[in-house]
Amino acid sequence: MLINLSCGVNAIIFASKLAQAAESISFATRTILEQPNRALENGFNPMPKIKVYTAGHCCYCHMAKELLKRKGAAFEEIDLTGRHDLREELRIKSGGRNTVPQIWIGDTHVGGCDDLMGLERAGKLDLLLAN
Ligand SMILES: N[C@@H](CCC(=O)N[C@@H](CS)C(=O)NCC(=O)O)C(=O)O
Repeated sequence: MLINLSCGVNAIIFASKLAQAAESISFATRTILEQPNRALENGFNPMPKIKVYTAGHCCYCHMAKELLKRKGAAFEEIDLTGRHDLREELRIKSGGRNTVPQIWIGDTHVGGCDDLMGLERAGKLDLLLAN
């Protein structure tokens, strides 16, 4: 009885992992089918280009990058350590923000780590990554 119960639980866990994997594969396939130009432009990466401005020893940068990695989103990281020229450029580009990270998904300026996490909590990040 105990063995049967444990087998049943394992089967449920396995089925749920299988469903998750199927969902992420179908998401990628759908995006490639719906946006063939984007897929070609990005070297078959169906997501928009993502830029993350960071600096060394920045825990917010680390958290933001981890979330993007969990989403399977490739991004370009621009490390501003010691780059006062780029910092100033970023400040202007971001409308006066002077903290890192600053994140762009495609043409959309998401903002910092809090903003990225806010999008995720609101269920809007996947949509932005797919556009
Ligand atoms: N609320 C911001 C906080 C970001 C933040 O405070 N970043 C620190 C580094 S961890 C920063 O840029 N401090 C100013 C500086 O390094 O010049 C976010 O979520 O991105």
